[in-house]
Amino acid sequence: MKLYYAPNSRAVRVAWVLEELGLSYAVEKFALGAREMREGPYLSKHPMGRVPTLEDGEITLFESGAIIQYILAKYGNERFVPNTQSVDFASYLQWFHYAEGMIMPPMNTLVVETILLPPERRTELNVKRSSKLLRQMLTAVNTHLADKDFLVGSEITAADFMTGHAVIMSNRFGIDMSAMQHLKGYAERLSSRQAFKKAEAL
Ligand SMILES: N[C@@H](CCC(=O)N[C@@H](CS)C(=O)NCC(=O)O)C(=O)O
Repeated sequence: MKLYYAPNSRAVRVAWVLEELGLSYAVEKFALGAREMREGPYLSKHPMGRVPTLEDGEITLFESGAIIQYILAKYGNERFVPNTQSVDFASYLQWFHYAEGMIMPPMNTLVVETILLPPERRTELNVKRSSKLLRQMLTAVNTHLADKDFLVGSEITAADFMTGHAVIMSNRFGIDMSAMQHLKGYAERLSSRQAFKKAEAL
């Protein structure tokens, strides 16, 4: 397998699951937003020139959630996914998709308005709105984590690889978690895992 990766990106989620499973894989590393991502041959792998993309034999796949589901279905030996007949399965699906569905949209706006746009094109109202929305999305996760270490059941699942990563990135992009103690502990718990550290250090 080959993972197209950039540091501090959603590609870390995919590297994280590969590391947790102890699978071997090759890495092609980009600097986030580099021209070689947006122009040239990489566009035939990802039409928007983004990361992550995974190649596995004949298969080329983009979208971090789809890639993680693919890896776990094919190579996971039932790890990190609750059994479809268990009571946890529906909750697993919900929290797996919460990352891209609820956390990343306001985070994308926040990153565009505070980092990517030149200062003269930034809009303070957009910063305020996206920060408020992002905090609302994270508060729901904080409340959910009041009596548990991981999002679903008592063990880490791929829902944590997705939504946990989005939580960690929110913190790094400036969301103060001092009033969200469960979330703070959760982010620390996840980011202290060896597999996560390796995935971030590629
Ligand atoms: N929904 C996609 C989002 C992919 C995405 O936007 N990746 C970002 C990094 S986190 C990217 O490659 N950005 C580079 C760019 O916009 O040029 C996924 O989950 O894979």
